[in-house]
Amino acid sequence: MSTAVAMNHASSRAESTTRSIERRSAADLPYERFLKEYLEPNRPVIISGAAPQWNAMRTWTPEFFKNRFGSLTVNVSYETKMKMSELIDAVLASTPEKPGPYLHKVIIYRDMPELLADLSPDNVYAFPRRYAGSLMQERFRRPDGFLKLLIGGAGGKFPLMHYDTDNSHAMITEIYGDKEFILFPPEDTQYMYPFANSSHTSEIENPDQADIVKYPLFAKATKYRGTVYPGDSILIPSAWWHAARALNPSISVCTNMMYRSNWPGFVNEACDPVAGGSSVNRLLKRAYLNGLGAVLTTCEGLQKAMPRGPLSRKLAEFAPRYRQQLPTEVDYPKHRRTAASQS
Ligand SMILES: O=C(O)CCC(=O)C(=O)O
Repeated sequence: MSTAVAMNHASSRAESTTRSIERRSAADLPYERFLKEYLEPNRPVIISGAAPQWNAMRTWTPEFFKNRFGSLTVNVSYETKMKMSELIDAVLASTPEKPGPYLHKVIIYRDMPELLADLSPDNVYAFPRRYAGSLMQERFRRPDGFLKLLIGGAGGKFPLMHYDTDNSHAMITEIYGDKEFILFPPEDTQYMYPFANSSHTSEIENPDQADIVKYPLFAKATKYRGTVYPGDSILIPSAWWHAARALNPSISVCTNMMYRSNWPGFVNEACDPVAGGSSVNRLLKRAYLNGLGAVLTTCEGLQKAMPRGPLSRKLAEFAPRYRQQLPTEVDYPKHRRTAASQS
């Protein structure tokens, strides 16, 4: 490449402002402060030592998945199914120059329920969890926030830069290896070039290599960067754009959360014309969800006022605010292995 061409090439890459994602230690971050300082103001944070109680922290390695689930066929992505043993080999062979597959379609309770015991008791910061409430409409109910398994090797990445559906928060806990996250705040959506038919996903696949000629506004976006190491959890607040890339063989789990602070955005999304339904149905749905939000806020307020005792536990059935208040660990719907099969 000539010098002039090389310079043009370099200047066509976006140079946006970069900040570090804040880091806290679970030892110094009581849950109520987490709610006040991060979840409610919708600010991202990386918390070290958030789930030391998990057996997964001591036992999950690439070899563990290969030895124990090697013959299981899993949905790696929308397009690809693989045997776990092949997946792990490809993950270990992955390099930044030739990235291997990135597993992101395994919902643990549905596809690999054997793993749940290794993730219990829950991450204390993966609450409040309105998704688990018995008053949530069936379509939105996610008893454990749809706990998802993510496995990739060096250079492997979640396929798209996006923000999560339902205006939900995500808590991703790194169990093995290291992974880098790049986030952009909701107010920068105007610079993110969402697909015309999918407002949650950006045309820009890799924020570190965005083409500034094609995507000039992207240079105005503020980038928040952070790396998670084993034992770290990252809060990706609602409507924050994010891209994730493994730096070496990486295993993590992701769950979604819903609270009063992200509820109005959830209602707007659920009642958007894009979600379908007649305008009358959408009006009724909005009225129901707004009313439900008020009821759940009351349930949460009472749990905060009286964190222990039978009333609090009863109210947690509608909107668990604390980990210890889930009636049982998690009330999973009846399931069969649908997306994965043991051969
Ligand atoms: O791969 C990751 O850690 C990101 C996961 C994610 O963004 C998602 O599951 O929606």
